Amino acid sequence: MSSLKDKIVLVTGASSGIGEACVKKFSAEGARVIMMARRLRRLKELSRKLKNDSYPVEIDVRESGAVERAVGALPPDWADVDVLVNNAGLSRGLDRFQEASLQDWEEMIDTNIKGLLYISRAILPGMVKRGRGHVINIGSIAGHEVYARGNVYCATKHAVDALTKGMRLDLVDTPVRVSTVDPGLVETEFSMVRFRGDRDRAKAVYQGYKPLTGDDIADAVVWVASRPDHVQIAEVIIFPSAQASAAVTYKTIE
Ligand code: NDP
Ligand code: 8X3
Repeated sequence: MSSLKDKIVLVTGASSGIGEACVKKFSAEGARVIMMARRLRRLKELSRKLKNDSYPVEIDVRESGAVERAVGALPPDWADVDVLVNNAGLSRGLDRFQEASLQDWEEMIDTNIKGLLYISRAILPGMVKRGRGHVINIGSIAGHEVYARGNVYCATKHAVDALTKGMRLDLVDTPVRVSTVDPGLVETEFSMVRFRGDRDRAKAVYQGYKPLTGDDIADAVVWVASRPDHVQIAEVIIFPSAQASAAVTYKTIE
């Protein structure tokens, strides 16, 4: 295991779910964590719970200029990011293609694809210059398979898969590593966001089996980040035990 102590780790989407769990686990390993999300109050609350130094940044990853400015404005002792966890993302709706909302599509494309591009483009030149760094993208099983009504969300996660592979190819002659961690069903705020606060519908997604937690995914992200420098984990796909594919989950109740 390669130590994460005093490494600078930037986690996007740090205010909830998988991102929040990653912040806690990296911090527990001794890393100094930059936390990005729109809900600054949550980031500050999280920051107070950590033993290690952390740096909350209020940012909407869809704003390319704001992302560039925020990365450029990191204080010198926070600027040399060692690990970037591209986690900010969301789904909106679960509708047939011909009925879905253009606004939902744009929000998913702007966040899941463009947001990841903006942050990565801002951070990667520094990693290359310093001769060290690791980008870990949070993809999804939806980046490997398409499920009914998942149309554009699945397309954005297929894009994340393609971008992970593209980054790895373009960085092959540098020491910078690129990995993706691709979960199946994880109980977070994801379904509340997808179903716009419909608690019953969101809860039903995780009933009848034991879903993954943010901690389960954060364990894998920390493991990926702590391999020795010559080891580059390309891809990790994680399901709950009851899940066999994007569309097949064994539930004891429906
Ligand atoms: P949550 O809804 O719990 O967390 C999403 C995070 O993304 C929040 O911190 C949110 O912060 C942030 N975020 C969303 N939009 C923006 C934005 N425009 N700018 C900055 N931050 C943003 O969901 P998860 O933890 O489940 O999702 C994290 C990632 O994991 C996503 O990429 C998702 O696609 C992926 N994933 C999730 C799975 C699941 O089953 N839950 C399975 C596979 C992948 P804020 O609102 O404060 O900005
Ligand atoms: C999230 C997993 O199957 O709900 O990416 O789309 S799924």
